[in-house]
Amino acid sequence: MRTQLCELLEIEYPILQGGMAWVATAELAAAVSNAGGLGIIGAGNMPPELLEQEIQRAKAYTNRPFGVNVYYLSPHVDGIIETVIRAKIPVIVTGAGNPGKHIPGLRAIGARVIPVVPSVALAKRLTRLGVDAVIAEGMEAGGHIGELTTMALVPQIVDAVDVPVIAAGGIADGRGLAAALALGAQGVQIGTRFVCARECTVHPNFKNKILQARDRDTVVTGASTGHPVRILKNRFSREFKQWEDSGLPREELEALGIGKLRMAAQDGDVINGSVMAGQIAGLIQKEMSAAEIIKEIIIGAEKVLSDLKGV
Ligand code: TUI
Repeated sequence: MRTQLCELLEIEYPILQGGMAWVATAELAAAVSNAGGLGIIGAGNMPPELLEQEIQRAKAYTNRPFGVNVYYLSPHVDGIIETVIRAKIPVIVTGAGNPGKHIPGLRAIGARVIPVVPSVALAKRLTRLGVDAVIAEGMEAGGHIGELTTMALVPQIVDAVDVPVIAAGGIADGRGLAAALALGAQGVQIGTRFVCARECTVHPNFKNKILQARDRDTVVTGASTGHPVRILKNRFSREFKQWEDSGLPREELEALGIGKLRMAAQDGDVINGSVMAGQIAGLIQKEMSAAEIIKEIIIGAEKVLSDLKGV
């Protein structure tokens, strides 16, 4: 199951792990890279010094390449970019904004720059600025999302750009990987399933909330603020919806969201915190090691693709 993306990123399997803030720590990233995928540390809102420590810890756990996800709504973006350049991180995934101004500096050290793009227009604009691949992430994904579904977004971006496309949003098993390849993607980025990896250091309550989720258990909050975020339904999601419906100003709504992901992911308060997860959460049944997850996905996709040959 090798695609050109594997050569570009020097990985065995075309599977990237989502760089989830507060969730994708050195342990998870190293485990995914050791298993032949691309592990990614989620920088989120970390100050640069903390990311530096996380990178050093990951380097202690793996000799394989791993990436860093840079969150463009963070107040520390410029310092984070300086840190990944100094550490010579080979793959930089960007999310929640336009990384245009940092592309030349990252490419100068030979890093592969891979933005998450929610639209064809942004994919085209960033491709012209020299990105190496794009991640087409549909609104089935957890966390901060765009408007289009993976099914509609991926083939439109595949037709619009001449760099490899990675599909994300709603993918958690071999069927999802095979479907992404059928849409023209060269690989997948998987978040929610890796939250439930044994090596993931997120609070056990957060994992269990995903393992117990059913198909209709996610909801999108924050659309009225311009930053829609998909989370699992709980007391926080219900309260946030009420605050939104009551017409609370955007700044107040945003203030009420601050610290809630950390509350769930680190402190384990999955009642009052924000449990970000994708719509595929209902498919995920048990905690497994990163290596078991990747093996199951690859074997599953190979079976789908070989069964289809008979159609
Ligand atoms: O970034 C994500 N997902 C995330 S980030 C995150 S951290 C967070 N913490 C607390 C509250 C809210 C978020 C949780 N989940 N996915 C990648 C992604 N990027 N999805 C959508 C986009 C995106 C949106 C607009 C990328 C570019 C963009 O460009 C706008 C522009 O500037 O043109």
